[in-house]
This record gives sequence, structure tokens and C-alpha cells, in this order.
Amino acid sequence: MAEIKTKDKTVLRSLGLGGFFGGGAEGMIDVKDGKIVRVRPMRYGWKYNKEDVRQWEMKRDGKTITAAWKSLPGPFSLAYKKRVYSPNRIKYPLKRVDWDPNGERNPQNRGKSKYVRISWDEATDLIASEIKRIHKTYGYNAILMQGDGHGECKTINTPHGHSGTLLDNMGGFTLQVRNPDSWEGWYWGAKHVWGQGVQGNMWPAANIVNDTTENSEQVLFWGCDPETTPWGFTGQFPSRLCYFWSEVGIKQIYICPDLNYGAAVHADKWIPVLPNTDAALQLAIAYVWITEDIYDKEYVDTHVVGFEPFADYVTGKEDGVPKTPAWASKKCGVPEWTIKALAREFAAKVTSIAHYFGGGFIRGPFSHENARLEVILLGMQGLGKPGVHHHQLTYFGMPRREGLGGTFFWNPEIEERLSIPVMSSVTAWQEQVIPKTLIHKAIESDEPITFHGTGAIEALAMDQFNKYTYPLPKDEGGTEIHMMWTDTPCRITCWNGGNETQLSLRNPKIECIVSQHPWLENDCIYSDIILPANTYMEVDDILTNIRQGTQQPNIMIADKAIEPIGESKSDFEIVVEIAKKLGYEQEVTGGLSIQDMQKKVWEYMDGEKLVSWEDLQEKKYWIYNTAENWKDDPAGFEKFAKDPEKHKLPTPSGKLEFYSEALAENFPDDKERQPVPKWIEKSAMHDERLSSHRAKMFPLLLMSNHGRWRVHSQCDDITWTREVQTCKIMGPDGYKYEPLWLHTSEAEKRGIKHGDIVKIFNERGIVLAGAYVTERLRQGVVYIDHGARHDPIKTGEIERGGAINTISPAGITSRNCVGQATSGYLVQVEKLRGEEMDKWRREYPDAFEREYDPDAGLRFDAWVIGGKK
Ligand SMILES: Nc1nc2c(c(=O)[nH]1)N[C@H]1C(S)=C(S)[C@@H](COP(=O)(O)OP(=O)(O)OC[C@H]3O[C@@H](n4cnc5c(=O)[nH]c(N)nc54)[C@H](O)[C@@H]3O)O[C@H]1N2
Ligand SMILES: Nc1nc2c(c(=O)[nH]1)N[C@H]1C(S)=C(S)[C@@H](COP(=O)(O)OP(=O)(O)OC[C@H]3O[C@@H](n4cnc5c(=O)[nH]c(N)nc54)[C@H](O)[C@@H]3O)O[C@H]1N2
Ligand SMILES: [Mo]
Repeated sequence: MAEIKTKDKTVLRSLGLGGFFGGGAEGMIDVKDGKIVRVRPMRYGWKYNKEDVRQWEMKRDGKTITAAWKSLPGPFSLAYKKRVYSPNRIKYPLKRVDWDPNGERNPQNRGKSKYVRISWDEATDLIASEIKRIHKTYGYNAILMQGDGHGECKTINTPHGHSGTLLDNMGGFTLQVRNPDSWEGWYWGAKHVWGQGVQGNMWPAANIVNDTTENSEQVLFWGCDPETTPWGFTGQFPSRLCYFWSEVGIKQIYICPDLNYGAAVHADKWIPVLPNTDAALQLAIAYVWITEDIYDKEYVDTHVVGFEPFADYVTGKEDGVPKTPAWASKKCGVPEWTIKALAREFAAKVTSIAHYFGGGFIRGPFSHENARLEVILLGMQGLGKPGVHHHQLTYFGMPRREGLGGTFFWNPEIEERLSIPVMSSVTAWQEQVIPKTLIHKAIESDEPITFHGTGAIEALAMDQFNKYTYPLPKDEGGTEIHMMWTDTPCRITCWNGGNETQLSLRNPKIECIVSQHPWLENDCIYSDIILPANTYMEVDDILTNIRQGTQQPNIMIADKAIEPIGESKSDFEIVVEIAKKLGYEQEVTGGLSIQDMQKKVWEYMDGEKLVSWEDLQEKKYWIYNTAENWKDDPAGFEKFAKDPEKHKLPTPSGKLEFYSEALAENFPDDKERQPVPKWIEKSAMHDERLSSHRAKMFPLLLMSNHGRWRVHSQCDDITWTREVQTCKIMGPDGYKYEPLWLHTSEAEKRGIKHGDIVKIFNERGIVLAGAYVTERLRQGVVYIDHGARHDPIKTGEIERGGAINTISPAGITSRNCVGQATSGYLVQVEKLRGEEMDKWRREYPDAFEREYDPDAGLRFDAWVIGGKK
């Protein structure tokens, strides 16, 4: 019988969607007849024996957990072939039909007009001549380079750097600085209590996973869903860890507005709190501890500065308001007796707190207060003593690997050596900068804007005290931006003030917008020129799968799986094509081939000490050994806990600062972030509490988590996951809506039934969704994930695709903190009346006539003249 051939070849990939580094979610891609037929988890034993790779073990009560010998990717990773072949792929270069660089540019039609097909030659000519014209007319800084964000794991063909390299070589550009979006609160808050940290997180964090496994009696999952968000970066190892913790008797308490997926399977107790009211709950815990004398006084005496002013605020000595459980209960919705029980349990048991990054707890208005209060609570219970840690669940704190930096996902000692342009948008600093959260304001404002701190990942805490201005003064090369070039066009769906963002993209000051992207979606439809980028399946690359939390960190050669779809090119090749037209090819490529660059990355990883280049080429991957002496690394703040005089923290005083002298000095008038963390009811920037007069019109607090079935805006088009009800809800009109969770009683009050089309709204606009009626969420709250793709009915006002950030606050974390505040704000929800939809159909016929496919959602055809062929 003839052998049935199921594949022609198998190639390796890293399937997480965090961008840059991967790990944990590796996959094997089977290809047959030039098509991807299967994406499966990676067997690490493909070319190695398990005994040949040194493994770690963590033990408790005679039970053991160790890393799996198979990767554990999330479902969207395993369904990625649907994304590669999505009907929304951009097949060829496009130009907006009514954008004429030599005549009318019609910026007012961005987001409305369709596109025509052009050739690569025409597209690159157009872009090259626009760059030259802008440089000549306004100067280098008139081009905004937007290259940052998550995405596919690629190293050489990655976006986020190459356009910056080109423009940098031509003189410079205005840099869009990413804010530490995953960690706002930690960065703008916690940093001031415990010092540096990479992004304000606990640092050092070595070995805390093992130490909690051995020593903690309970873990508070405070704004954490280990069954969802680890999928996006590192796969499902945290799920295994949580099951193990249950098995060995570590109690798990979930504090979150929804009974999230982790809570549903791991929680010993669920404490449903109202979104972004955690500060009240935390203050009441401190109140119970102080009044009942159940905190670690000796530790506080020796490790803390500023306990007194903090205690004065908690007990009400400062402002006459004791932060009692009764006081807190009204704000956070947790009953008084639960708050007291939680406080007493926390004090009585050896307790760690776990987040992945922190959810709405660190991504709402004033999130620095929650983060600072958490560090203070841990400080009052002996932070750094056995079993008392702050976790970013396995993201930091896993056993050290030999030849790897140990506590972070790259090797800081040899970072300097990587000279290919990977990540250069993060590292190529420019004179004129705009934080990503302020782009819309920067465009719309006719006056210069100022801000404190850029939020840059690598910036020191002290950057927060620097004042910046956009545009810079003229004599320093300052100019407003007139052209935007993006390789991550999803600010509307993922960032603050989505509706304002849409309108700002129509500002006539912006003469040209270029996007390079694999799929025609989100901000792409506001561009003048769109270039088709390809996916990681279509390129040769090298991957460094070394994120913490990765089960078997490795280096991997990723051979091309399939030929590029349509006329697409990699993000790197795109920039090279444009560079050629400008005479800068050599500067961008450094004269290196892709193979040369692969080797350079391996050298950067100190590869020669690990595996020979030939061996890596042959086997295609290499797995790091666990360091033999990994258990010798002190766990987290252990050294500081043992001897705070000898092992100082990088705060000005060297201790945990419950009162920050630095904040007092630099921002004496800041009422939103005072030297001692407080409960902030409202401010000029944010008025989003249930106590607000606005709550009479908008009585619900909206929480937006990270999508279970996608990573931000990525993967919203996967036909398989879109069949799941928690992913999309089929409306009676045949459109698949983003689900909005609301409590049975809230639905009843509004005459809403499961599956109805609802409108979520506030003064900032309207978003349509499908009602998901459930009791897995407390009353007074509605929940919808961010990142559903933008499908405007009316630009800047009415959204059908479910992109909830269109109505999120446009402001920043607080006055002096340029983070995003995109969860925990006021809305109302109503059933959408048929007459209203009919009226929109009449008023905005284009929006309803666009090509649409419920299985995959938005389509490329919808925006291209003649695209349906
Ligand atoms: N409401 C609300 N909003 C939030 C959050 C929240 O909790 N609630 N969380 C915030 C957080 S933590 C983050 S990190 C941000 C994420 O925000 P982003 O990082 O901006 O979001 P992503 O959707 O991951 O991706 C960026 C874009 O890059 C594209 N892309 C992916 N791979 C490639 C590629 O290889 N080439 C090109 N050219 N493009 C590619 C994607 O399709 C997408 O359009 O969202 C934030 N927004
Ligand atoms: N599947 C998937 N994985 C991802 C991502 C993704 O988009 N999808 N994104 C990746 C990125 S960039 C990041 S930063 C991380 C984010 O990881 P996280 O920050 O952990 O993710 P979130 O879903 O925002 O929040 C986690 C949980 O916090 C709870 N929560 C929300 N608001 C509040 C609140 O106000 N108070 C309290 N106490 N709890 C609250 C909710 O129960 C929610 O499930 O995930 C990464 N992994
Ligand atoms: Mo993030």
C-alpha cells in the first residue's frame, strides 16, 4: 500500500504573540504542497533526549513539579494558520483613492474612502518622495515613527525597528515612546516605594516561584487570571503551577470583579470587588492591621521610611476620615466582614500576591495608588521573608538558566553587541519624543504640549521627574509632525481615547500616513498608503525563546514555512525597498544577508559558548540547561529582608518608602499622586467613580480584560475561536458582536436577554456588543475585552466592531503620569432598538454595505475598489 504522506516538512516557530522574544508557546508547523496543514505543540524531544538537558524540580510535601517536555501554547496559537490565510490579509500595496500627493489630500475622508491597488514600485516611489518632501519642507522631526507594540515573535523580520533605522540614518525622526502599558501602576507608583525594577515591578525577583511553592500558605490572585493571559506570551505553564499549588495545600484567593477563568478552577474563595476600587480595599486592610496590631512591626521599624504619615492617613488622623472596612465597603463593594476576614487571614498566613501584570488593577485611572498600596501591604507583612513576595506569575522568578541573564528575558551584559536593528525603536532614542498615550493630543493641540517622563521602558525612575515638550523649540530642531509611518496600526483598538484618535488622524496637519501591516484593519483604514507585510510563517528567521516562565528556554532557527501570501514582504524587506529608493540600502541592511543576521543574533546570545553554529543549523534548536546552582539565588527581596542596611533598595533612602520624599519635592501640587498613596475620588483628569454626578447617566463600571481568544487586536479573525460564545455572539442581523458580560439582574433591569445587541455608551461615544448574561460577574459592573477590531458606523462616534477603547478615557493615568487608563470607567448599557439601527443604516449606508464575513469578521475586500475579484 502506498504510504500516505501527511506533510512535506516540519518547521519550528514560537507562537506567543508578545513580539521580540518568545518561549513556552513554541510550535511545530507541518507543511504540505506549500500550505500549512497543521500547527502543533512542540515536542522538545524532537532532536534531544530529556536527560541531556538539566531540569529543575520544585518540591513540597513530597510532591514535585517540573517543566513539561512539550510546549503548551494557547488556542489562538494553535489556530494560527487561520490567521495566515485570513480573508483579511492585505494582498498588494494600496493607495487611498482620494489621496493625491500632488493635489487634494482629503484628510477628512480617512476612515471613509476606499483604496486602489498600486504596484510596489509606485508605492515605494511615493513614500520615498514624501519622505524627501517632508524633510525638505519641515525637517526630520516632522515624521513620526510609530513602531512598537506586541506581535509575532520575529527577530530579523520584525517590525518596530527598521523604519527607525532608515530615518535615523537620514537625520532623525520623532519617536513615539511606548508607555509601560502593562504595568502603569507599578511604573508610576510602585517604583517610588521599592526603587527601580525593570518597569516598577519587584526587583530582584529571582527564585520567588520556588520560594512561594515551598513556603507560602496562601496566594492572593489580585487582578490575575492564570488561565488566560499567560497564553499570550509564555503558554500554559502557570496553569500547571496553580494546580500544583492547590495539590500541596496553598490556598488561593481571587480578588477580581469577574469570576475569571483562573478563579473558576483554582479559587478557594472569590472576592468580587468593583473595578479600580482596590485602593479602598487595601487601605481598609491596613486599617484593620494597624488598629488590631497585626502587622510586622519589627520589619516596619527597620525596613521602612514614612510609616507614620501613612498610618496617619489610614487612621484618619490626617484628614478626619478613618479608612475603616465600613468606609471601604461603600467604595469597593466588598462587605465589611469579608474585608476584615481577608485582612486577618492575610496577617495570619504566610502570603504572597500574584498578578500576571495586574489587569484593571494597574491599568485604570490613578493606578499608581493601587500599586503603591500593594507594596505597602506586603511591606507590613515582611516582604522578602520566606513565602512573602509579589509575583508576575512566572514572568519573573523562575529557575536560572546557564548562560542566560537569569532574572530577565535578555542578557543585559551582552545587549550592546546586538547591532542589527531589532528593537531599535525601543533603543534608538530621539530628541523629539511623544508618549504613545498623547499622540492624539499632540496632533490636535495648536500649542506645545508638556509632560513629565516618557514612560520609556529603559528609563530610570528619575525620568519621571524630567519635563518634556513637544514640539521642541525651533532652534533645537523642533517641528510639528506632518507624516506618520506605522507598523503597529492599532492605537484605536488598544490605546486610550480611541474616538479622539480617529478624529486626530483626519487632521489636515498630517499630510501623509503610511501603514505596513499583514491585515487590513484598525488604524490601517485611516492611512494614505498601505503596504502588505507578511507573517512569520513566510520568512526565514531566528528566535530566542527565553522569556521567563518558559518551560524549556531555547534558541531556534525558524525556516520559512510557506511562500509569502499575495505580494506581501516582510517588515524588514519593506523598509529595505524604501531605503533603496532613497539610497540608504546599505545603512539598513549593514550589507548582511538574512543568514548573516541569524548568525549575529546567535553570537549576541553568546551562542558560541552554548552550541556550535553548525549544530544549531542542523538540529534547528537548542535548549538551555537549568543552572546547576539555581537554588543558591536568594529569593526576591530575601537579602534586603535579612539585612536592610547592607542590602539597600535603589530608593533614595535605601528602604521601602511609604512616604516618597522625591514625589513631595518634584510634584508638591500633585493631588492625584501625593507622597503617600491615597484613595482618589476624582480629579480634573478623571471623574469615573460611582459617586460622580456622571454615574446618574452612566451607572455601570466598565472593566476590560485581555482577550481570552486573542492577544489585544491580534487574532480577532480566527474562524475557529470565533465560534465560541465567549469570543463572539451572533446578532440577529447576522453580524458577530463582541460579547459584553453583564449580571442577570442588570440585564433584567434593562430588558436585555442573552444574545441581544446592546449599546455601551458614555459622552465619548457608542459601542455595539452582544449581551452575555451571566452571574460570573458582580452587579454594577460590565465587562468587555479590549482589542476587537474597529468597524466604524460613524468615525469618532459609533462603533460596531466592539473596539471598546473608542470610548475609554482619552486622558492618561494621572496628571504627571503618561500611562494609559483604559479600564474602570463609567458607562451605561441599553438594548439597541431596531429603529435606531435602521436610522443608522439610512444615515451611514457605506458602513452596512461593506463586505463582511461573520466567520472571519472584517475583510480586505471591504475597503478595496475591485477587491472582491
Ligand atoms: N481597555 C484596555 N486596553 C488595553 C489594555 C487593557 O487592559 N484594557 N491593555 C494594554 C496593554 S497591557 C497593551 S500591551 C496594549 C497592546 O497594544 P499593542 O501592542 O499596540 O497591540 P497588539 O494588538 O498586540 O499589536 C500591535 C499591532 O501589531 C500588529 N502586528 C503583529 N505582528 C506584526 C508584524 O509582524 N508586522 C506588522 N507590521 N504588524 C504586526 C498587530 O496586528 C496589531 O495591529 O493594549 C493595551 N490596551
Ligand atoms: N490571551 C491573552 N494573553 C495575553 C494578552 C492578551 O491580550 N490575550 N496580553 C498580554 C499582555 S501585553 C499583557 S500586559 C498581559 C496582561 O495580563 P493581565 O494584566 O493579568 O490581564 P488582564 O486580563 O488585564 O487582567 C487580569 C484579571 O484582572 C482582573 N481585573 C480586571 N480589573 C480589575 C480591577 O480593577 N481590580 C481587580 N482586583 N481585578 C481586576 C480580571 O479578573 C482579569 O481577568 O497578558 C498578556 N497575555
Ligand atoms: Mo501589555
